[in-house]
Amino acid sequence: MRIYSKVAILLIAIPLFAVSCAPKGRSPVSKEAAQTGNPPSIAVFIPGTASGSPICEMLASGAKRAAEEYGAPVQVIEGGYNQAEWESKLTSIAASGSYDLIVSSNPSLPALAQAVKAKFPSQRFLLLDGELAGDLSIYTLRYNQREQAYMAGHIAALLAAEAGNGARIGLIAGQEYPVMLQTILPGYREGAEAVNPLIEVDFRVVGNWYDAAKCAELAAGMIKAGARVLLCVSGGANEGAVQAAAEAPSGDVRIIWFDTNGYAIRPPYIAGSSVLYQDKAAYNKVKLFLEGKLPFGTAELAGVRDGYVDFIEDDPLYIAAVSENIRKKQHDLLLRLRSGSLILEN
Ligand code: RBF
Repeated sequence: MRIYSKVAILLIAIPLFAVSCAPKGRSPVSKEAAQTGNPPSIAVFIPGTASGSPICEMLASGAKRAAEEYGAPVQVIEGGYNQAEWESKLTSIAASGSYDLIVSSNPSLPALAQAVKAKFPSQRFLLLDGELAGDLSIYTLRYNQREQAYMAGHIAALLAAEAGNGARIGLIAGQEYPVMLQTILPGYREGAEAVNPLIEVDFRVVGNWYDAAKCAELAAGMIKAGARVLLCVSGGANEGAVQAAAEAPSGDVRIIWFDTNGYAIRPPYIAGSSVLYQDKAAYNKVKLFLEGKLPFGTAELAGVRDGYVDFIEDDPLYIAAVSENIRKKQHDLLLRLRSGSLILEN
């Protein structure tokens, strides 16, 4: 019964989706067409919505820039926040036969791509922020998020000590997922412990990537429990934590931003930005694909020394928001990571 209804849904969904997603004004580009000189066609599948999740915005902008440079048709398709629908949406995209490559990102995508590939074996995927080696139609690149989180934890502990409560910092995540529990949370803790070995990390989870009210509630609770610095990794929900920090009566609560430069969001409350350059990764890797050089089957890892992970320390808003003493200590850490004298394997 279950299988039956799934098949029925798919049969209805495929033609609808294929029509709405086919690159307008061009006929679908098949492999044969590519061999005749037409550029391949690309679908960017956003796992969520582009606006509100910088990591998704970066995926779309980088992929589009490369495709446009090469005159390749590109279509951005939003998957929405209901993760249960992603596999059927991806299946419809593959079933349309319109796209030589599906570009997407997040750690859940490799498994979904494999499920889609079982039905449409010729579909190829370029997946960022995920990991899978050995499948010849899937390429993945993930970031060294131990480094990214370590830099965030390091400045969080410095700021907390300066605010007079160095004993406790926080991390708010959108969801619990393996990379969060095995890499980001431990990396954050490790960076903080390098400053204060006894520091406690208050870890709380929103449950999705958009509920700012829930995030504000969690942040207020953490502030009440003594945290003076919060790292936000909850996508569009992050704005709730920023609001809670700005409303804290003590005035000394600060937020650390993750993935993009967040200083301008609400000065001076954002006091650190531990970033990854997903736009650059999407651009470079889509370009490689269009040049026929993307190494399908491999899983790459990119970190600080590769230029894909960094901490923004030259923004005037950071310089205005953070004391010289802390900036100097953070700078020393960054030099060690950039030079390779501190190696954090991931
Ligand atoms: N991060 C976001 O910023 N926005 C999202 O909508 C989002 N959705 C995710 C969905 C799943 C299933 C998983 C596993 C992770 C998601 N992330 C999201 C986290 C993202 O992959 C990454 O770990 C963080 O952005 C930190 O770099």
